[in-house]
Amino acid sequence: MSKFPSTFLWGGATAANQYEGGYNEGGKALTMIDVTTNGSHTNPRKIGWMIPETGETGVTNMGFGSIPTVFPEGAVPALVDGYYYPSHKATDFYHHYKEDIALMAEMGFRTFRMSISWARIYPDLASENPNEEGLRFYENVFDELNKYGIEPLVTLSHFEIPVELVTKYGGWQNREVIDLFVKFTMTVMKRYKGKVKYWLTFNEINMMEFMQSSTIGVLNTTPQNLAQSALHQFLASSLTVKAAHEIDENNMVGMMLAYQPLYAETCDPEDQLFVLKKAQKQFLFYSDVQMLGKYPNYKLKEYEREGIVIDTKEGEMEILEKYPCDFMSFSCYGSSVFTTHETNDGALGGGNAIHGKKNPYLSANEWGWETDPQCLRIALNTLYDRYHKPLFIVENGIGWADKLEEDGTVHDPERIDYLRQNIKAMRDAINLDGVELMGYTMWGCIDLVSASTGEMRKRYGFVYVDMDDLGNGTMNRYKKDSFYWYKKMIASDGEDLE
Ligand code: BGP
Repeated sequence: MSKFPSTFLWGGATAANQYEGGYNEGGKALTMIDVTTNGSHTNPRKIGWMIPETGETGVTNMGFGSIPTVFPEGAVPALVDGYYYPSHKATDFYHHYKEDIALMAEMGFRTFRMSISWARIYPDLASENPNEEGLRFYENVFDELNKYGIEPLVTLSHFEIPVELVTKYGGWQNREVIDLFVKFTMTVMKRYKGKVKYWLTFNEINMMEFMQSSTIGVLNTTPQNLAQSALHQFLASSLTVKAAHEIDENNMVGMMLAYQPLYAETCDPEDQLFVLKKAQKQFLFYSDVQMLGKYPNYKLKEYEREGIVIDTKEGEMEILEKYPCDFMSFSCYGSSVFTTHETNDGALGGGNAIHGKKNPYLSANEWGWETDPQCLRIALNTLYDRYHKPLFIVENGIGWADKLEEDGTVHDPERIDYLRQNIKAMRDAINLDGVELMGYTMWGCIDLVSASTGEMRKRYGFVYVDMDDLGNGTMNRYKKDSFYWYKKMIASDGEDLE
């Protein structure tokens, strides 16, 4: 009862936009993250723009939550001089993939989550010819992984919105984008047939509620164009599932949700109802459609009340119904607390998507993200009871300002402790609750750039990368204490958590 199944897929997770670098190498085109500057949790990242007619340039805050990204009239995303753009080098997987994969193999990884940057495969989105150099790069990576028996887990879209998608098509609110995306997914699935079998469509698909520039590429977002963009991503996901099964019957396609258990602060029934409705709106709507194949009634009623009309074509709802995802993956970093009551103590906690009140029972890191030892068990039970399909935790972890010692060691007891608590909760969900869980990939297994802040100092990895917030450093890799801990834990099939 204290072990995980020996087939359990242990590993780590990354994304091209934060890890790969080589932003203008190998024929790749620019993505929205490539024109997004660094920032911090008190100073928002900024997106560069230019007005082609006048040549005027500037930057605007990257929108988050209810604040959309708003460009001046006529402006298009662009690189503006005088700023630092962390994705350009990121932590340079592009040139370090062999070294990094060897480190993953040394830890005993059975899977590695990474994403393919659309702009590297189709620098010209409408072209019929993919970029061979881009295809070859990922092929080399998959061959290297397969050499060590590490199963690739590939996200098809992880905050890598091509700039062209925004300037030429207006982002995912445009129905034409569905076909462009499916062309891309079919290209890579055909090319990597036999090398990759686990695919994820849209990373944290519900992040479109919070961060539109890099998820749907829609600036000046409104509830109406958000709803339309969601429909288009759902359709693209279903059509990807269809294509995946036709291309190779071994393919399995998962959806990916940013999830966090929501706790009502009081036992006031109004508080209970509040968190239930919030979870439906910001999390479960997205997984209900992709796992159950239809729009839930609560959403249709909400659209009706708010005067939102989604434009659907004949046969589209049938596509959603016919091709739900094979499994559900999600990220979970912690939980959030909400109340409908006015309280004097308005202190906010941090967190991945939703920021609730501080939870007095939990401790937090420098960025306010709280460690909740039970969040994975609660999340796994909730999602398994709802969908009865295999689950995959593809992001979990803790950002910490780790320090490289003179002797090349890095001591990260906080991370080990976080992992110990989270892995134990996951083990209980499997062994005590009977949840079907395919695997676990810890976020940012090799240090990479933070998505929300663009910093390097918010590190998640088992491996330290020598680089600072402004891209200075040797890029050398150093094993942290957690590297050895994770290796030992995997070797014991999750039994040894000491
Ligand atoms: C998720 C994203 C990741 C990752 C992670 C940690 O939302 O899918 O890309 O970055 O959060 O967040 P951050 O990097 O902001 O600490």
